[in-house]
Amino acid sequence: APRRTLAAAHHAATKLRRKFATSLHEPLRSKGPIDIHPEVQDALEHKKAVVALETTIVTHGMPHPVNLKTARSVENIVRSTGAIPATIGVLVGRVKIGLEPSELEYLADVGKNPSVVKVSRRDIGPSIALKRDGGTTCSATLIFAALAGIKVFATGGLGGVHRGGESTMDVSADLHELTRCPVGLVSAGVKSILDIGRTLEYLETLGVPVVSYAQTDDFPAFYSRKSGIKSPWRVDDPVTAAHILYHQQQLNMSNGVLFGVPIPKQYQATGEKLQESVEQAVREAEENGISRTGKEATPWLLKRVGELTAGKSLTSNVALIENTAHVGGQIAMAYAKLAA
Ligand code: PSU
Ligand code: MN
Repeated sequence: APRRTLAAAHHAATKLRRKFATSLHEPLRSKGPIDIHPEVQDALEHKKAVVALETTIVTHGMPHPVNLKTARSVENIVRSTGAIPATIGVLVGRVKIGLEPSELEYLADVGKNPSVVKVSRRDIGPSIALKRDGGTTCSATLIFAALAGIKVFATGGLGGVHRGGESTMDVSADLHELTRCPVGLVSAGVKSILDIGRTLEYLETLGVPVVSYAQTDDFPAFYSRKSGIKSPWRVDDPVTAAHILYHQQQLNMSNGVLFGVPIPKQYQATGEKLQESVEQAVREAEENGISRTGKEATPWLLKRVGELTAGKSLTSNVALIENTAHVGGQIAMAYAKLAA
């Protein structure tokens, strides 16, 4: 009898897995408004390592031409780890998973295309229906990565609870998305334009694991390796990081994991200096009422910090993204081995 039960359970689990896999790829099969780059498609079919990359950072996070240069370099860094990069964006109302070099150039040239949309979850349907171009935020990138079956996503900074968020209710949609997408998001933490303590509280409420990656217990604060707040968890190598994702997957859990990878040590001193400009930008945003203007708040603050630091913040920004891309590639490679 126990044998029969086991066989029945195994059968039920297999059926469930098939159903899950089918539903996951249904929109792709039924020719929805989504194109997976052949190289990415091939990697996914052969269960090779793939790392998703976002494009709001390209369209709204960095000035031209550094945005394009960084997007390319980040793709190359992912390749150097053995993984395949999948830069995700919206082009003329189609979701692209993996961009051709010319498509990346087009998205990056915001000067020629100033109406390019910052696409969060709420903007996906409308921007597709209206055939717009868009850079996907962490939230939209998580959605498309999960849809395609990509397990790791590398970026610079996640959105979070804005300062004063307890009254403005400006809480990034990125946080909720981590409850719905079984993807490991590798970032350098959240910028101190945000309320880092409340952001971590919120993630705790949502049940999203926050894991500091290597050399520190602190949750990193983007330009700085330290936020003064400890992450609930810490791992020091890609294999253990991949195990977290793998076991959540085995348990059919819907949520992802936030990995916080601190900016490389040589940028720490600069990071501490940049903090003053961050504080000034936040003060100005409050004075100008920017914090009440929805999706504009984050791009405005990023741009202002760039101006105030005469580009120093940009150098750090590039360095920390290149670093998360490297770690993301390593975690994706480790995950591919586990799932093989
Ligand atoms: N933080 C940065 N640079 C960025 C972003 C955040 O340091 O470019 C982008 C990311 O794409 C993130 C989005 O998902 O901003 C969050 O925007 P909002 O706070 O409006 O949710
Ligand atoms: Mn917001």
